[in-house]
Amino acid sequence: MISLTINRAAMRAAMPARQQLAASQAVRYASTKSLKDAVAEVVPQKQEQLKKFRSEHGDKSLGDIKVENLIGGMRGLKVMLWEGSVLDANTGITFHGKSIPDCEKVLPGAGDLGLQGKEMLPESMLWLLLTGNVPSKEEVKGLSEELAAKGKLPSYVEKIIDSFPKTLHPMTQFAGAVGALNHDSKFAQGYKDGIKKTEYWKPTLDDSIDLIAKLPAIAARIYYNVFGRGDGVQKIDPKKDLIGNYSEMIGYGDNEGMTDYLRLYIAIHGDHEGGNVSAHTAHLVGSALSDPYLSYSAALLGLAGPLHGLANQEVLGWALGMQEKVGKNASEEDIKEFLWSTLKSGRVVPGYGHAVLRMPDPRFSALSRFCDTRPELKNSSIVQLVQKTSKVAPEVLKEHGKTKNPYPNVDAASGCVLYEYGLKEWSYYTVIFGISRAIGALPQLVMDRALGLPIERPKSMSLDALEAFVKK
Ligand code: FAM
Repeated sequence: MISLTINRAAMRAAMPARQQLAASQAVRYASTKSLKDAVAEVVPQKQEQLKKFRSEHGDKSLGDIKVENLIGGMRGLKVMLWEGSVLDANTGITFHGKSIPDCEKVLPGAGDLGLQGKEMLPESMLWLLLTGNVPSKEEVKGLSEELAAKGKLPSYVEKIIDSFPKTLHPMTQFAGAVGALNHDSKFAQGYKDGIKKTEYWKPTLDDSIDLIAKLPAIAARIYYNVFGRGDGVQKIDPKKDLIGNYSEMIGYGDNEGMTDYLRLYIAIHGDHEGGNVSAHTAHLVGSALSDPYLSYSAALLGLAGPLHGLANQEVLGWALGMQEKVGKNASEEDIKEFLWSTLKSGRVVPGYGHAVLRMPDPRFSALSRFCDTRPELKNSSIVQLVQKTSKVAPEVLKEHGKTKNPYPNVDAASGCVLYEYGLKEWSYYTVIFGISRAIGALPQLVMDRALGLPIERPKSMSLDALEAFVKK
């Protein structure tokens, strides 16, 4: 930082006036803070905010707990602190108050960093989620460089991944490799060495950045081993962004559309407040002071469930099944019939419904917008079928009368685009979701440590104990 300032001052002295003006503006607007410095600025403010809030409002009620809440998966209970995002049932997700369209406007994207493509970068979203602030493009560039420098896997992890049977689900492989990285955890070492509780967040942040940097290489290695695609070599170009490198490693480096789609997908899947299974798992496991690798490994195993992240693999299989049955130019009537056959067979329609949302998922809308702007996707029969289904399904689901939210969720659209770009191995799709969820779950883990949140330990009750309690 210091040498940069001196160099700029020296350069300015030797510049003509117009150039000096441009340079002074660049200096004024360009911040080159590291992410760690930016988090260090936020932590004391958050600690103070929590302290004040707790002392002023610690005894306020946030609502009643009904027996129905206990039996019904704790829906709607306000029982977690989660800083990165808030999900409103009727307006959707906001990240530190910013909707997806807001983020698309203000977060530095590929073009801002001189890369091919237009979409916002997951690095920008990570910065926003961790600090609550929009980063400058220089800050994002610095973060991309840091991630590239830390992206290579230790050879023992490569060996672990290579030893997995090809028939083991990619998500199980992913969680296994992520858990194994705890071998080198700075948090686990620091804890062993007796660092102070107030310092916990620092090695938690180091581990989190290290893990986010390595996720693409793990995911690419799994892709190569299981499906023989990509080249299996960890070619990480320090000039590329996190997803530019990932795309290269899985064999799509020359495909601008796919690379840009992956950026958007990974940026908007990052955080969806704290109560969803993967985010909540990372927080719960982390509350036992398990390090970020262990906590996120557990989160990935939750993401691998068909009602959560695995839904994107399910949607594609289901949509292709529909296409086989109804043909490429299916009418609305054909689609309705197929939807009814799914429902009548007692299955859920994958990609529809949500535990919190009561509207079409804004993430679905963002992915649909992407499809509309890419000529290569506009004519895709599977993309068209998925989009047509999103218009017909809500009416069918309303008539069916069970789901509280008959609208598409993010998974309704995500897989068909990957498929159209040639990534046809659906059992891999949730791995891409898994790269993304880390940029939401790990920042909260840093905040959990910064705020000194305790081990999570809700009260459970047996049915007999509940019956006795309500009769009292
Ligand atoms: N198709 C058919 N029935 C559905 C349905 C769907 N898409 N979504 C919900 N229902 C049923 C649900 O099974 C339940 O039936 P029972 O009373 O017989 O158990 C009833 O409607 C009420 O459920 P709900 O309160 O509306 O939803 P939940 O909060 O219990 O569950 C989901 C939410 C997401 C698990 C559920 O909507 C679902 O299974 N959707 C399909 C799978 C899916 O797309 N998951 C991905 C969710 C995504 F956002 C993510 O996490 N990645």
